[in-house]
Amino acid sequence: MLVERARDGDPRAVARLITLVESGDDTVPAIAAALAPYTGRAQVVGLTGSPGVGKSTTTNELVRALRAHGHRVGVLAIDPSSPFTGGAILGDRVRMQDHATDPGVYIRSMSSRGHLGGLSAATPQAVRVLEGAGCDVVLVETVGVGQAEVEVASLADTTLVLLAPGMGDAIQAVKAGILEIADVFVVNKADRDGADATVRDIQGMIALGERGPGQWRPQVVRTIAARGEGIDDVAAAIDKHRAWLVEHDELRRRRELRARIGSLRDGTQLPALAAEVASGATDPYAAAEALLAQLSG
Ligand SMILES: Nc1nc2c(ncn2[C@@H]2O[C@H](COP(=O)(O)OP(=O)(O)OP(=O)(O)O)[C@@H](O)[C@H]2O)c(=O)[nH]1
Ligand SMILES: [Mg+2]
Repeated sequence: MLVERARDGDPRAVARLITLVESGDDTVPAIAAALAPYTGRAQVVGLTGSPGVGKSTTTNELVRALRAHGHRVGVLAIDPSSPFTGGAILGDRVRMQDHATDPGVYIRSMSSRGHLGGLSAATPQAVRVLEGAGCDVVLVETVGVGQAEVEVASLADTTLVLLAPGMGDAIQAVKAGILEIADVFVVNKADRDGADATVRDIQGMIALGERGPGQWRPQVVRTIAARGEGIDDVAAAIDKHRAWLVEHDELRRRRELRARIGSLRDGTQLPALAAEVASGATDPYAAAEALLAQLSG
């Protein structure tokens, strides 16, 4: 019944469903089953980057741009929360108040509840709720934890990595393996000194990366999110990446892989491989390759 009401655009039903999946309620399997026919359609865009780099401001402006194109938009803002209290900081909700009264936008803060990797354990299910509620685009803002935001790339079709001048971010990004997950780099706070240098650093690193023919080359966009400047360029870069995904059949491939990885259970090599990685007997890349080989049958 809740899923039906969410399909009809009832925001309270959407909120209730997300609360249920967030709390790991007994009804989650039933909810997942009821949502299944409607999922896998929305474009999922992840935004990650260091604390204070401008993720919420950019998200807010992207919502505006997407609404102008007539899209229904869902936003999941993952708040850092104390592992002790489980309480979330509500700053993001405040920053996205612009869209509070727009019926074409659902905005939801979720507590990361000590889950590492910049997401909350329930985020994938919450994305499915928003898809079920008819969102064409779902924006996921991760916790700005600095080093461990790469998890969002496994959920999103397109991952934006935000940087700001003068934070030494470009170098940090490489160390954290963020270069590998960025489909689009957004150099925000371009009103500050050093934006050119940051753009140059990133361009330089992209040039060094090895790419086979037909592989995606990360885009670099500069923005002043606080003034809404450059946001259309971000939206254009997202569209371009989406077109690339479709053209190379990557969208289908990634989603199928994600669905299969999501249903990993016993009977796979996962526990054994995890133990081997933990003991140093193998490395994570080799283990991932082995797992993929098994999944592809
Ligand atoms: N100068 C300048 N400030 C900006 C710009 N974009 C955002 N800010 C400011 O930077 C601060 C942090 O912005 P947020 O959007 O909250 O950053 P965030 O990455 O979501 O932060 P966390 O979620 O706390 O990690 C706010 O005071 C914004 O007003 C910009 O383009 N230029
Ligand atoms: Mg934020």
